[in-house]
Amino acid sequence: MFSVSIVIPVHNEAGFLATAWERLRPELEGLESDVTVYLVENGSTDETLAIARTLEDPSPFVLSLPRPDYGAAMREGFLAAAEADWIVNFDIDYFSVPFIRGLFEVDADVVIASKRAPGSDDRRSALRRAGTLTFNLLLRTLFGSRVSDTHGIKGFRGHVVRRLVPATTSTQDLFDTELVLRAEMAGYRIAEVPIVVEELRETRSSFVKRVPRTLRGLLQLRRSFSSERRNTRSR
Ligand SMILES: Nc1nc2c(ncn2[C@@H]2O[C@H](COP(=O)(O)OP(=O)(O)OP(=O)(O)O)[C@@H](O)[C@H]2O)c(=O)[nH]1
Ligand SMILES: [Mg+2]
Repeated sequence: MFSVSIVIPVHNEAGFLATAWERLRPELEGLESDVTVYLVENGSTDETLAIARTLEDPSPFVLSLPRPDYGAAMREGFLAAAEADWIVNFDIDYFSVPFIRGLFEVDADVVIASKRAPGSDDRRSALRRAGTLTFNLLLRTLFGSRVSDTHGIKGFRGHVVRRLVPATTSTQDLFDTELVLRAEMAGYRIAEVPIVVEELRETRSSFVKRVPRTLRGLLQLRRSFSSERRNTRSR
């Protein structure tokens, strides 16, 4: 039997967490795997943490960090979950338990539920779909990436997480993109599978704040990768 750890970052989800848990929990019961859920909260100004600690059947591990940062929460969760055979990343409003079942049938080290894969049905707004496409074109141009999506539902074999996550330090939304790019650079086998993309509630992110922050982050990441390559060559 495979062990699977699911990492879900949560921030200011007091109004939604219990409802979402009641949707996710019974679906997990149907999995023939040893499943552990990690809810990683940081910087919430509402009752998210207290509510997370009341959840049960199964009781999730609840981690908490001081400052709001999706990337820092993901990193903490992945490090805590790293001993499992597979580590999967869900959002609290966007998850797929059938994706976990599919993991065991794919011969790969990293499996991405790509919103842009053939057969995917992305039901988000046209603006968000355009954002995903533009972001992916940037990754192809700046990093020579060949994957079609990096942000969303994904699964990594435990050995990939144990090797790559300690060096993955991007904050905010770029953490998972950096992890996928590092997996590509390290030559791991990456498979993409189709997904129906339907969030359980409207987006809460501000596009206007996100775009410049993401662009700055990508340029910084490119510089970091170049300097890592230079350091490796000069050793
Ligand atoms: N720990 C933590 N979790 C966060 C933070 N910001 C967002 N999240 C969580 O990340 C997940 C996605 O957040 P959403 O607010 O739904 O993001 P979105 O507007 O749909 O944008 P996408 O990331 O493109 O899906 C949810 O589970 C949130 O609770 C944060 O600062 N810290
Ligand atoms: Mg969302």
